[in-house]
Amino acid sequence: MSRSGRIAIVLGLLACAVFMIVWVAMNFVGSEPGTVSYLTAQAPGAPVHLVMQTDGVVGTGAHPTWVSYRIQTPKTHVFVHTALVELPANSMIDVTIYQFDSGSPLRNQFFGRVTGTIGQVAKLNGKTFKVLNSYDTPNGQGVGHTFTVPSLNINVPLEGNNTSKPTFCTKGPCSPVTQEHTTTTFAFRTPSFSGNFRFQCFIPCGAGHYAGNAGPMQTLGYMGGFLEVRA
Ligand SMILES: [Cu+2]
Repeated sequence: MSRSGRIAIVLGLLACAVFMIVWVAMNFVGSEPGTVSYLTAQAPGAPVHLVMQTDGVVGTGAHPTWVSYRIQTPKTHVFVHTALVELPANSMIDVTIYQFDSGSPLRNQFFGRVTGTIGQVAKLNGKTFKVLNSYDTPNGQGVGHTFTVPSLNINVPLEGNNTSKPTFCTKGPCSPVTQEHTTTTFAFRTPSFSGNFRFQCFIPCGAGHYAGNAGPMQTLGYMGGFLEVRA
């Protein structure tokens, strides 16, 4: 083969390699869930009202049948499929989580205990509690998911719903106006410095996946994400 022929083959292979690297990189970047920002949701220094929901079936995206968190946009009030949220540093965060999934007794009762919130308490449907005994919850449905931020020592259990109710949500986004849910509220203070703080559910709720801990439990944007605190 001529010298120019060999050069052409090498250049061709190089172009293929570059194309594949760019393609993989673009897929990786493109697959990252979006971030909902609460940085300018409230006046500086005012409490931030963060609203989220948990769906047994997320209904959209690459894995529409997976269980997932959704985060509400602060101004347009749309429940976006993501678990990445920007919060201002050194701020009071008033959290509301609408939980639409079913529940069960906890495998680890530790996660029935509220920790790290203001007063070490949360409210379930308006009633203050410190511990949710998953064998004896108000609705009798056990715990569906938890909101847990290990590095901030925050843990809040979220009660489950009765799947036999006609308004049980079978596909997200679920409606807190028309569909069966439990409402859990609590408050916490963000650190005074910037950082990305992982949050996740600690129920092995990835049904059909290895030990319930694979699939949505290990994929960013489903049962776990980040509180992106910005100073
Ligand atoms: Cu979960």
